[in-house]
Amino acid sequence: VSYLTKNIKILGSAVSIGQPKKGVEHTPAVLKIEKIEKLIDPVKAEWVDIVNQPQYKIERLRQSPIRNLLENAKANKRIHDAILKYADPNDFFLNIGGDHSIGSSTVTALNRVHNENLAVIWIDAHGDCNTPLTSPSGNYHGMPLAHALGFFKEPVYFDWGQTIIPITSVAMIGIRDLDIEEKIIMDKEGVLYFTMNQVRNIGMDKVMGEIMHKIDPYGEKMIHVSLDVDGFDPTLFPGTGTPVPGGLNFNDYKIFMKHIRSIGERFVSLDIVEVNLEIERNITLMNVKELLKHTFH
Ligand code: NNH
Ligand code: MN
Ligand code: MN
Ligand code: MN
Repeated sequence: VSYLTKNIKILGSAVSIGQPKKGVEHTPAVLKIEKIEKLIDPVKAEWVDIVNQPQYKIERLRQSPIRNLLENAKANKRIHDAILKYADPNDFFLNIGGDHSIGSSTVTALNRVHNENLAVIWIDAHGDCNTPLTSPSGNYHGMPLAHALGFFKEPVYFDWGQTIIPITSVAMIGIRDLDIEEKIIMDKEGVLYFTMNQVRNIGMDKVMGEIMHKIDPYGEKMIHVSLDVDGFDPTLFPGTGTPVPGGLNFNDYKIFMKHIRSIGERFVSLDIVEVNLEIERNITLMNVKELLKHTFH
């Protein structure tokens, strides 16, 4: 059975607080006006809600190890609660960001929805594995995976901080910009990641073969994809806050989706994050639609 037979619930997260650039919080509203639900599936796809972030003033001087710590915690709690409210294990759940700071709550909430049986594929140029102590920027969007994996040692837990995703259930693709200490953590903890060089050397087909074998050896996990559009090449998604040259293309994504399609109804959810249409609109919006077509058709 295919995931395409399911109802598709779309949640927007109007969040830009995980990083300093404005604009990314408007993406859910724009994609709603663009009626992406019709493009995904004219009958089975619908928006359930758009979660707004709390009032904030971006901390120019870092006052806590995470910039705007309390506001980030609040935004993430809202998203976590909204997913628990709207997500049904029989539906497909699509999260539209927002910056990637929402990723810690989407994966932990969806892990709950699916009885702690979720495996995660994180597509990104970056590692998103900084802790508050290693982060060079203090921007929480560089930390959500570390948080969800339980790497934070300091007491800056959000409300869902009790649940973590086991490291054996996570793999990353597209990596090409790791911070020095972040890479040390990832290697020490044993995060499974494939850099862009590895994708080019062995090909996406082999990368995905290895990933599925490692994160879902018995073919029984529910699969969530957290897709930071900066994992793609910036020529395809110029509208993103931290572009890094040399990323994935749509041919890679087609091969990726071939593997995802083969797991059928166990593909349960997707985040699309870091789309900033105020940085660039035409190409980026066109390719968001292209991405949705490759994913849902
Ligand atoms: N690693 C950097 C940081 O922690 C950049 C993170 N930026 C991202 N992550 N877009 O996906 O600040
Ligand atoms: Mn604006
Ligand atoms: Mn990211
Ligand atoms: Mn990124």
